[in-house]
Amino acid sequence: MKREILLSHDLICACSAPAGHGSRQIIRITGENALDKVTSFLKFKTIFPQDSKGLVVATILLDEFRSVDMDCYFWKSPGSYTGQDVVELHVISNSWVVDFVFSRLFEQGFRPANPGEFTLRAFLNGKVDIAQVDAIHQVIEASTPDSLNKALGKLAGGVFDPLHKVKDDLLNLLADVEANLDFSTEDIQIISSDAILQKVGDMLAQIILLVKKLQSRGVGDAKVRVILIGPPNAGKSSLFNILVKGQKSLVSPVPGTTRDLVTYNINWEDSFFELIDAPGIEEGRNIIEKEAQDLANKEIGLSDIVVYCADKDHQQFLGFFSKVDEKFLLRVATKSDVCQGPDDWIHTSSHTLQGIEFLKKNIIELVYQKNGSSSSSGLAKMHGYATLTLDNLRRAHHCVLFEEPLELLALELREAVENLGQITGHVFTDDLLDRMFSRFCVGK
Ligand SMILES: Nc1nc2c(ncn2[C@@H]2O[C@H](COP(=O)(O)OP(=O)(O)OP(=O)(O)O)[C@@H](O)[C@H]2O)c(=O)[nH]1
Ligand SMILES: [Mg+2]
Repeated sequence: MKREILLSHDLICACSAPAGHGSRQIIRITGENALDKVTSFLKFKTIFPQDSKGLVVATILLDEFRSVDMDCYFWKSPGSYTGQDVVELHVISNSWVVDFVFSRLFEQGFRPANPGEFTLRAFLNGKVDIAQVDAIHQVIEASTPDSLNKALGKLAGGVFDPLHKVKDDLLNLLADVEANLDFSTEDIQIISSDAILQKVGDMLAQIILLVKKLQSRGVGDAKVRVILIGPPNAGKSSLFNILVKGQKSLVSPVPGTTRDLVTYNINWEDSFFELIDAPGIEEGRNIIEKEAQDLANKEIGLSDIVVYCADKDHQQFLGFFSKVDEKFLLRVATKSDVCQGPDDWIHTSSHTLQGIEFLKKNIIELVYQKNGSSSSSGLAKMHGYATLTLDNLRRAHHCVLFEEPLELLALELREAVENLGQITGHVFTDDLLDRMFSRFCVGK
């Protein structure tokens, strides 16, 4: 059964120490204005400091004659673990007293917290990132001094800091590359190609590690494959280039220009997919063309969404797709600036850009359908952005190695900063979080 986690600011409470015969129980509380709610049923024996955090001694009346003292630690929003008011009531570990405190809390609108819900709130309020959440779990679970030390080290930045460091390094490198660009006419070099190569290589290694780490946690490459296919010269590569916003695939008036598959990872509206430009379909005339055809056929079988492009004889190769699910087949009549296509097809022109946005919308809708939701899950998103960052860094590496224009390098680095920023500073909210946080105990 799916456990429900409320992502709102409602009031939650839980025992933070295991129940038993210890001398003290800790009741942990958080939520919007949680402190006000708690103070409404406690009497304070010491003065409430005006600080954002502190300790006061409080008393709760059990009945007309009896009362119990407790220590009340508080952290006001936003300077707390969860980002909301947090209060810890340290009370004698007597089940009747503890139940009594809970009953007063429930009267005030508190509800019992789900496992990991405190940490979930910390995460959602930007207090910890996914890497830290994992480290917190390991700290809680650590059973030996060694594993505890390791987990604490990780929490202190073993995983999270390197990513921030990569982002910092990226920004510094970008600044140097842009300075090189600014001074290029004066022949002044702020950073050498060797140094750039070294730095990009180091960053690549870090991001590869992150991707591997995610994969080892079962966050696979769930991206949807979208293939552009159709007769030769139909304008597939031109369309591909428009969709990936760049000249990535070779375009020419000669049929049979594309011989290999050209792929590009894309993120549109938080949906990740791989766009593939394939060679044109025709009977193989020589061995190389035959191989290209075989490759394309294999790729069609492996693809989730087929975008069939034709500029004339529109129905000619449609029978080719006996194995394609009609639901995931988009028919595109290309070159609409000069060609007439069937009315019920999507009409596009890579020259006038007519129909491009409409095609994108249709692709996104099918990607959503394939994924079964309107956006990727939190960890899949992290994986998606890590993959995009990796692509940027690989292309940056290629730019330096093959002495491509500095502007191209700067472009890739800029995109890498943006994509990485989605991991280090982004809030992920979906039900995969639920799975992740349910590994925690209640009260953590
Ligand atoms: N008028 C017009 N010409 C286009 C359009 N799209 C592509 N072309 C031209 O059509 C020719 C073939 O374009 P490509 O994008 O290489 O076609 P392709 O389907 O990838 O071709 P192959 O890789 O050989 O199968 C080129 O000369 C393009 O300039 C368009 O929307 N309008
Ligand atoms: Mg092509």
